[in-house]
Amino acid sequence: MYMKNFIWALVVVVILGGGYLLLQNKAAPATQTDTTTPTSDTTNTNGSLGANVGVEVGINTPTVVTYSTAGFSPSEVTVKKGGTVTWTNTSGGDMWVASGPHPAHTGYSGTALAAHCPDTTGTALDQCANGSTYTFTFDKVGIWPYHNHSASTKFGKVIVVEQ
Ligand SMILES: [Cu+2]
Repeated sequence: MYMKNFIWALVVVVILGGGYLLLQNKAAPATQTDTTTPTSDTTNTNGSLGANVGVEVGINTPTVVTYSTAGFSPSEVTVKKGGTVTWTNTSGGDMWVASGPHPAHTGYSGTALAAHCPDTTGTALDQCANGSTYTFTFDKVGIWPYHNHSASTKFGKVIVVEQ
């Protein structure tokens, strides 16, 4: 009986480990083009665990972009509609995240910097000032280039896909 339990435990570990590795392999291209929900874990005998694992490596997870002296990293992220991206400034310099194109920032909202700042409704993809951190929720599907308004050679891209 003990041996049987041990073997079952081993099987569970192998299944979970294998699923983890599969999802790891899928995670890398997910930021580029893979907008589908991972399905490899749906055959997991533990249905609820499998579903949770899928969410964790999916594009619903909170997305963090770090701004350093080298620029934004990762420079391109994919989120689902309604998803949130947080930028964190570790550069020691100024960070002002803003929708392209510089200097008008009309790309995401259709309004210029002078019209939408301060962005009190959180709808313009414009930090509207320098700051150490900025969080924005994307409600529009599309490809949204952005830049650091205080160092406009530094830029990145957020891709928003349907839920
Ligand atoms: Cu700008």
